[in-house]
Amino acid sequence: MSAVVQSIAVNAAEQELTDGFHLIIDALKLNGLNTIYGVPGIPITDFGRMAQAEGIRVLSFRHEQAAGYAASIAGYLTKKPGVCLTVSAPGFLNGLTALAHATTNCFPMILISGSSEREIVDLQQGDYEEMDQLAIAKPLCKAAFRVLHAQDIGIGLARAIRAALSGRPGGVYLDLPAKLFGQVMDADAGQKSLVKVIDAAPAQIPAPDSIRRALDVLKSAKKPLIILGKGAAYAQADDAIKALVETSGIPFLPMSMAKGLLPDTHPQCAGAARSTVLKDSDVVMLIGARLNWLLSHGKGKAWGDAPKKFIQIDIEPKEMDSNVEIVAPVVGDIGSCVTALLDGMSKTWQKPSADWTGTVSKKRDENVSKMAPKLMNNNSPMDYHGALGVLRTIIAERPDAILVNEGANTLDLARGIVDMYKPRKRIDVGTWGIMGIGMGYCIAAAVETGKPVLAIEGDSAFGFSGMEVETICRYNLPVCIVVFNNDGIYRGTDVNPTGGPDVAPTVFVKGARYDKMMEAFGGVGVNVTSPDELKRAVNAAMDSGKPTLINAVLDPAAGSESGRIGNLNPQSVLKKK
Ligand code: ADP
Ligand code: TPW
Ligand code: MG
Repeated sequence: MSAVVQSIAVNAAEQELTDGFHLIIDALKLNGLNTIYGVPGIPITDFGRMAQAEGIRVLSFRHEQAAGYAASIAGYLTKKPGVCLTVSAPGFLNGLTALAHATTNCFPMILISGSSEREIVDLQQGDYEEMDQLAIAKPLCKAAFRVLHAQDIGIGLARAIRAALSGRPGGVYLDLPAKLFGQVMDADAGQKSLVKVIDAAPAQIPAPDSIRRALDVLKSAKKPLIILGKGAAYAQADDAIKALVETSGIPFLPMSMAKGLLPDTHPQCAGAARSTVLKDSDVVMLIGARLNWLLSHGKGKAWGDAPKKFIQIDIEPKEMDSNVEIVAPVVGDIGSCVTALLDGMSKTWQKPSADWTGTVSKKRDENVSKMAPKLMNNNSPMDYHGALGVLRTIIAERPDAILVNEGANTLDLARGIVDMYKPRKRIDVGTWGIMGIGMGYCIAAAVETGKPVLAIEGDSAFGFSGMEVETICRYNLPVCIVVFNNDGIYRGTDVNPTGGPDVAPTVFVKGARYDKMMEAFGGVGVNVTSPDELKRAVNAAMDSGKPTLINAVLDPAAGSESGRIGNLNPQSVLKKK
């Protein structure tokens, strides 16, 4: 022990001192933030050790981006901010993508990063990992704070928690310069400086007028539709939402991560009649879903020619009229808004006509029957439908499992094919369609919920976070990863038209064995070439709970460019003659 530390230790015994390290840990614990996702290094290595010693679960990753994605989805799943801890400059930047992702997706998260010394950074004198992190984080998150004095740690964390959780949730940056950790202060004063945040996401009761207006519009509808988004899933108002949907009798369309809020097999679910309901509906009530690109901005071909009226329930007032006119904005938290709507529906509420609901269910049943035979094929090598048919049955048999999904074809087809039965069981690429969330999401889902996790991963998508299979093995998490290996991005069949030495930019090593990556760290690796083999391997993995990676060999020609969103690809007019 160095002389300085010794003298502090002696002092601590006499005067009861605390320091920045302990105050941050105490502040986190006081607010129920008991898990940290991160990567150690200067200046936070000891902090991680001490946090672990004080009972916080500290999960150490191989890359900060994966740790950040884990924290972001922990926030979504628990309604508490997920905490990611990074080192200065490069570690911070690696975590920042995830912080921006959390903000974009409305997930509460706090990125806590150590940083270099202010005096040196501000004079740009070239400190170790020098960077003005606060300034860089600011435009990419909901709020950003720096704590310079130990006595401000309690307030700093309280501000971060409130900013992450209140109103529209999002990412918050908390900058902790290296010097802060070692700052010493009186233990008693330190304890008193901590803040337990009370009611961080207060109910936001909608104005009664807005509820009446929404109900009037809804009553006027001949062909109403409810769209549920991931905000509705996040809100954890599951019973109220179910009651509203069922009492109203209105068909509902779940956005990707809202699947399972009500089962996809519910008689009112219009998931398999998506284009029909978007085109033909006359009144659309959005609950926790934005009219962004995922809903074609509420206009254009996808929405047909029939005039539409939109009702929107959202906690963020500025969301209203963002893309098209919202005739009935309902601003408030989803639980309060949905309950108020339910209360306002009289006993004489008229459900939509059988004409409309019948059209929707007929279309849905037709589409489901059209798909059914494709899902039963046992082709080898597999196509997407054969492989997903099997995984669909497995999720039906294991509805508590959490499904993680990323890729292009692997994403779009799994979203359409794999039915979900319970809320917040499907987590995926989200608002940005981001690749790389996979392993971080698997880890956080297993850690936060204790449930088994099944990841359906494109081979490209998996590669973005693939090294985290070591993390999964290290913590022995019940995660089964299925890599849909079609030798590339969208397809493995592209060729370099010049015949030059490099292969096309979209293809990978042919016949790669991702299963060996899992074996390298003591997990189970399986190579499968048919749906039957896939079924056996996944069931074995889910039964055993052992970390497993299944390399599912897919026909390299089976996919299409950009999955279902090829239309967003800019095309050169010069390309095709
Ligand atoms: P999706 O991608 O599923 O369509 P979005 O992420 O676009 O969903 O939209 C989610 C919306 O939900 C955001 O506009 C956000 O403000 C809103 N939201 C999140 N939590 C709540 C809540 N508790 N109450 C009301 N609205 C919420
Ligand atoms: C952070 C662009 C979208 S989808 C995809 C990429 C690279 C991979 C598709 O191939 P995969 O799936 O996963 O093998 P499949 O079944 O079609 O073969 N970088 C980021 N995000 C995105 N979205 C991209 C690149 C992209
Ligand atoms: Mg692929």
